[in-house]
Amino acid sequence: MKLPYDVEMIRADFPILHQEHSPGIPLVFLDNAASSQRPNQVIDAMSDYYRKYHANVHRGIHKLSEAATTAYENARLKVQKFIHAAHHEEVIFTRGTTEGINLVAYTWGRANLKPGDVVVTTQMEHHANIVPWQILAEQVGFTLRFVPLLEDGTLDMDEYDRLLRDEPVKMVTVVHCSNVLGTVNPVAEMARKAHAAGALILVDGAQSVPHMPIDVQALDVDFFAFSGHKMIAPTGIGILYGKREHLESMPPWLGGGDMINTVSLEGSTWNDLPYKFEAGTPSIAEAIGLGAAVDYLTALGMDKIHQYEQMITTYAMERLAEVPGLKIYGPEKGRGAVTAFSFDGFFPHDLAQLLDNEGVAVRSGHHCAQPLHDRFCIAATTRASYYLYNTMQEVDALIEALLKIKRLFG
Ligand code: 7TS
Repeated sequence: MKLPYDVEMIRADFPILHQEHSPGIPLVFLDNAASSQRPNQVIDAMSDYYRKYHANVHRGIHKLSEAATTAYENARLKVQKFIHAAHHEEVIFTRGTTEGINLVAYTWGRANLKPGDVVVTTQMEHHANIVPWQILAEQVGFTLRFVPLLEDGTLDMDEYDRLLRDEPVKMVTVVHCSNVLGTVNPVAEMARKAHAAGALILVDGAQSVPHMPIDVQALDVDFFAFSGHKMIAPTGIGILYGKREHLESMPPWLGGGDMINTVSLEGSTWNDLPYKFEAGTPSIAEAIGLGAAVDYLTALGMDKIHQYEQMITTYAMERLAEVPGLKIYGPEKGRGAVTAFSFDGFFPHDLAQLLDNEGVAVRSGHHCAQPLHDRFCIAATTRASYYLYNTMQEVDALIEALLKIKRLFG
């Protein structure tokens, strides 16, 4: 099998991967959908900033502040290019996907939604794309509708079409790639249909941006949120992309320093984009780290990363199918790099514990997607999720561990 890149060269950049779980047992990290690991290039970029040019941004005219501001704004330009946004003002630094979605709900939502309106989301969302809308619906009185899932873990697109046709939909908010099923939703088609019905669309890109090339203009989405920590960047940093026309007309969310133009005791005026939505001292080191992560991913090539992950996920699906009593959820083909499963005779938490004893890190639980698990009448699953540095041998280690656990405890 010819691989798109030399994975051992990639692994050499990630110091955390070169440790043993316990004496004689290598660490196999398959919990990347929860958070990925960092290469030296990202760690060094942050450490350089702290060692050589830490100062606040957009404030001082002294040398260190200017250097910090330049690095912070360069990170924004790198992200703009990475997701192919038309303007750098459309790239807002947030703390992550959760904050990006909340920002849209509390600013665009509060200003534009009224009783009788409908917001459409789906049954496969992460709680981060359900709960903010539920809180707002309670306050405003609009109705939240959910596109149901078919048995194979894809969206019921007939029902999506019906909702757009029959109901006064103002916003569609949908996950790009499911963190449990791996389903990749047809967001370009969904955006086209939403716009034709007079609605906007927000896409939760937490599980897509790290794994595939993204072009927000080609997708023609209005908002797009993602997190740094799932794409080899630091925690505490993420991006909300929004079309300039929407961001300009939206009221600010958090008030404070940097987001204002003028302040008097009588009232305040707002700063230009993107600063209108970046109140207070931002996560400077984390933004610089995100810029370094974007450099790393770009140099390797998102198309190659996607191709590699497709190979490893296909291999994992084939090998998991060999394990008796194991059931994988989600579509067979065209999925992201996650495999959530149940295993006859084992509670997911027990299984994750037993796998950890073998050095294999996976996640168990509802993965912040309880309605999705309700849909399939299960409380929890065990999930192995893969990233650019995982190897076919690590998939083999997962399978061997599963077979051993079944032999010993099944
Ligand atoms: N949306 C999706 C699809 C996610 O997978 C996650 C995190 C979020 C939103 C929230 O991202 P955050 O960075 O703001 O926390 N998903 C998971 C997971 O699957 N396991 O742990 C976190």
